[in-house]
Amino acid sequence: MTRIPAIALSLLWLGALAAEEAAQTIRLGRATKVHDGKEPIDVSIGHATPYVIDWNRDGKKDLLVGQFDEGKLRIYLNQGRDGAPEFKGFSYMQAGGKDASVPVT
Ligand SMILES: [Ca+2]
Repeated sequence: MTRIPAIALSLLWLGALAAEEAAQTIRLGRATKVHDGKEPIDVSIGHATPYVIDWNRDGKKDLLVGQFDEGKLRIYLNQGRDGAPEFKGFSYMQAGGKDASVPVT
C-alpha cells in the first residue's frame, strides 16, 4: 500500500482547490433588473432563486425562479435572444396537471 505523506497530501489538496477556483472564476457585470414585460420580476415573498437554462430546448436561455412562497418554480420562457432576453409572463412548473411545489420549512 502506498502512503502519501501528510504534507504532500495537503499540497495536492491545495493544488486541486486552486485549479477548481481558477476554473470557476466568474466575472460579474453591472447589476440590472430583469423585466417581465415592463415590470421588474419580483416574487410575492423574498428568497427568490434564479436559474438560467434552455428549459424548452428552443436554443434560447430561459429564466427559472424558485420562490420561497409556496415552494413553487416560475418558468419565464425567453421570447427574445440570449443577449437581449424578453419575458412575457410565466407559468409554474407542473406535475400531474397541478402546480408543483416543494415543502417549505
Ligand atoms: Ca428556451
